[in-house]
Amino acid sequence: MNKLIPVTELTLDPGAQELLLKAHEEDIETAFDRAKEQEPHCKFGLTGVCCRRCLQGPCRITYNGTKGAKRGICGATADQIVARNLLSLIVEGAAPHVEHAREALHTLLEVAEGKAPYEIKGKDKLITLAKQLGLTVDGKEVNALAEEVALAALEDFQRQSGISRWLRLRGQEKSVQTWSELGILPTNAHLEIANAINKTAMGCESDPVSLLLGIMRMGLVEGFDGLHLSTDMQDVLFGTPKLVKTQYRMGVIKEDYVNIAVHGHIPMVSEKVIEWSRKLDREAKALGAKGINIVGICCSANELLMRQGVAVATNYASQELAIITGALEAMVVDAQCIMPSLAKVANCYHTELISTLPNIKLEGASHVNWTPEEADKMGEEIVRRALVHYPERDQARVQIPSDTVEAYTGFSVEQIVELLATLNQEDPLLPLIEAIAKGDILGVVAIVGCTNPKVKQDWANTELAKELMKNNVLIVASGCSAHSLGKFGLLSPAGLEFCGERLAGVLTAIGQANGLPALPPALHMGSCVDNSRIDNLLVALANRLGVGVRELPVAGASPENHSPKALSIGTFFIAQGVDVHIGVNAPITGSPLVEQALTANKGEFAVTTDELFGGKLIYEADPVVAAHKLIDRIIKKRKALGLVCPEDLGSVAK
Ligand code: NFS
Ligand code: SF4
Repeated sequence: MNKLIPVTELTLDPGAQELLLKAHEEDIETAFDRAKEQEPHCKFGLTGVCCRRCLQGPCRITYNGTKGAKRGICGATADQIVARNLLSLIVEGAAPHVEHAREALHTLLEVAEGKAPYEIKGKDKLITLAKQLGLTVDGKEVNALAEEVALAALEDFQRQSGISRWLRLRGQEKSVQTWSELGILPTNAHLEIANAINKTAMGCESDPVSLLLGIMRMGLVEGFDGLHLSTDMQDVLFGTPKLVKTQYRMGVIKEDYVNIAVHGHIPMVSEKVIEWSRKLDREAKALGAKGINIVGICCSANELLMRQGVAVATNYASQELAIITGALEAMVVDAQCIMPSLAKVANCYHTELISTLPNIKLEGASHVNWTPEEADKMGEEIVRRALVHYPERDQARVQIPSDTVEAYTGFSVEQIVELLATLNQEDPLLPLIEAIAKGDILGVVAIVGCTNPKVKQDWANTELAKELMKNNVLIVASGCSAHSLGKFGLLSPAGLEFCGERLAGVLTAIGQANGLPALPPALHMGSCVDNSRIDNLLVALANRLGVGVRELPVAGASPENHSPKALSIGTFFIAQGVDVHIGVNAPITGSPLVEQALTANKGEFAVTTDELFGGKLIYEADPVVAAHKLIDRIIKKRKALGLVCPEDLGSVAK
């Protein structure tokens, strides 16, 4: 265990710092310790030139042969190996979201058929969606309509030719045109995943340009049959988020309550846990507790906070630390971003780690099975187990960092439009567009994605946000990055102190028209699959302006990215023509062709995503420098649209 590095260098979160010290005292190892053990990382792996695709290898090569060979045993070059590895990484990002979407639509189908115990809460969304899909709505029962919608979605897992239905539903026409000309329109999510794996197999595709187009196609699979489909199905099942107040930081775990943490991504699991925690609250009181307290971690947190205002304990990198409070009776997990180490940490306490998905089991955890039909049984069983563990808690080992921070969340596009409608009922997007045109809002940047123990937790996410806000850039946020912003007050009107004057003015005006002191400077739009909401916002703005998404003065950023999902989501946005910043580099620098194609940095390779799609990848570890790189690109796009620029306004904060 590495006790030499001060905890203040590992995480910005004071609660996480306190718990890291407790972990050291109790000799419990965490990801922060293990991250240091891995340094320095292998350069072949970091730059993408290690190939393990067959048993002749592994082959480790370099582009010009300066370190080791120039080609693998089969003759594969650095460009080929890097492109193949990147495609397989993007598949690993997209596949969990596609599976997430399939689980949500399968649940909706079972509910519609009366086989699963969920209520369809998003009836408005269901009707809107059905109309958008061209279905007949009038005279149909909710369940019959839900069945038709779910079956329409299921087509994207079955069709053998044609174009993904959800892409046709959600894609902007101008972008669809570009993708069609490039021949990258996906057909069926499962088919595309299988094709991509086939392409990367040993002895299959070796043309790096074709592999790169395969990467962009997988970005579209991620975007439409991963993100959009998940959000749409979940909004039908659980309702579209509305503005809600919540709390952040470890202090949301409460000493005198039975505490259950929900962690992972799938709201079909976490929604049932919260439902049963309400039903069984009295039993907790009978045990001497004040009740049952549900707290969230990672994107399960996002799903519950957006729709139910559930408080958030922490984000990815410090998930183990929530258990180290000694006050969790259970941690319920489903899929994605769950550290295998959790079982070992839970074992040091009375905490029961419970896995739920039939296909995802964890070594050392107990399992309570979730299927749509068994959802109630699962919810009750999990909460009852937590109740049993409450008397087992060792009060002497409980240490909960005390502070919490207030946050406003629930900014679905529908909610944003409703807030704007108080300024202009007829044309709600107009006030936003005028603010952008006048330069009161310089542009919009989506801060999304993860935390990563390679980066001081929450630091890059918050620094980037603050630098952008200072320069009048409106932030929309999702995933664990949104949690970083939430922990540090940037999801609250109090965050206005970080904004440039012009942006603060706009946020105050919209907020006050809606009975709030101001809107927060970062609008939390949901989980990582809810990056679809950010896409919807961009498409709505672009359509209202009559331009392509690629022309908008907007960008995306994932300053502390760790997951391949951040890369597949980033690919989706690049395909829309949105620049995407990452703070931890992707394994692409071993191939000049791949690196130049994605980053559009100068080089001999003519074709770049910037030229084809209008967006590029920007790697920059320093968040303040990154903010200015994004601002420069935003200004370039503003100029192309003929909008005023900061120099005309005389108010650039540098
Ligand atoms: Ni997104 Fe959400 Fe968090 Fe990163 Fe993981 S939980 S799906 S991948 S770490 S943001
Ligand atoms: Fe080596 Fe080629 Fe096999 Fe990769 S596919 S491990 S480069 S021989």
